[in-house]
Amino acid sequence: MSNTAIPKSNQMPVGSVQCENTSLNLLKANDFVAKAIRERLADICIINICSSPGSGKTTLMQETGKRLGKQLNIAVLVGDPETERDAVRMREVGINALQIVTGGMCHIEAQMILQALDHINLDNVDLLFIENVGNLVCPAAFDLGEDYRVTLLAATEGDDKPKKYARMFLTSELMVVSKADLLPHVPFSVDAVTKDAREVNPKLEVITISSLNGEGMDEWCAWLNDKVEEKKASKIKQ
Ligand SMILES: Nc1nc2c(ncn2[C@@H]2O[C@H](COP(=O)(O)OP(=O)(O)O)[C@@H](O)[C@H]2O)c(=O)[nH]1
Ligand SMILES: [Mg+2]
Repeated sequence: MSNTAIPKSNQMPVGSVQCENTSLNLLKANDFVAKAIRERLADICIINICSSPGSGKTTLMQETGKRLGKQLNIAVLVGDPETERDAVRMREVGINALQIVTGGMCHIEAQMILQALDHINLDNVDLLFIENVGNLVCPAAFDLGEDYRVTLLAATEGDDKPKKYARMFLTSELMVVSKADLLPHVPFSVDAVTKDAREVNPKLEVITISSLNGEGMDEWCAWLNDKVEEKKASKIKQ
């Protein structure tokens, strides 16, 4: 779970000097709002989906909705700098989706989620996805009250990204290597990217997926089901 002792806004890649950074401290306000979201949505498993633009987040949400929509009550909050297009795409496959238009901002902040909660019905929702703005940098610092952070890295993006954008992978619980159907056509090593990512974050889980041909979708859906069950079990224990 993401409730680690160090808030995500302050986690640094391995080898970084752990110093007080004044701009990072401004993120403490965001952490307070994230805590309020966690308390308010204590029954719902919340997953923050991050990646560069175009890595396949919306397509994966669509395919997930098609596969799990009958078993789980799924909702999506999706952030983009402009347009409602992604929310429309998800509604087209029957997913309860609300667009957060950030007005040019390069990430979603916790206060945007809190405001959006007044405009979406989350009664009986088991699983809430937050599709973050496409960006491997800024979203890493903003806790949105999620239980898990999942970062997609498409086979077309190059396997050198986990070390370059270390904080994104450090603060994620799962890395999804997406567009696996393209692996035979591009110079991308799943082994190399996994090794690099685990040097940044030894606990990082990895699943290789293609939304196009279905590879890895069973493993992804099983991972999600486990997390929803764990969330429900943790609530019963309290
Ligand atoms: N080959 C391939 N293309 C994909 C896959 N998933 C998504 N795409 C394509 O990648 C582009 C961007 O996908 P989208 O889901 O909008 O990415 P997002 O910006 O991360 O939400 C679209 O043209 C998709 O059709 C995949 O698994 N394989
Ligand atoms: Mg999208």
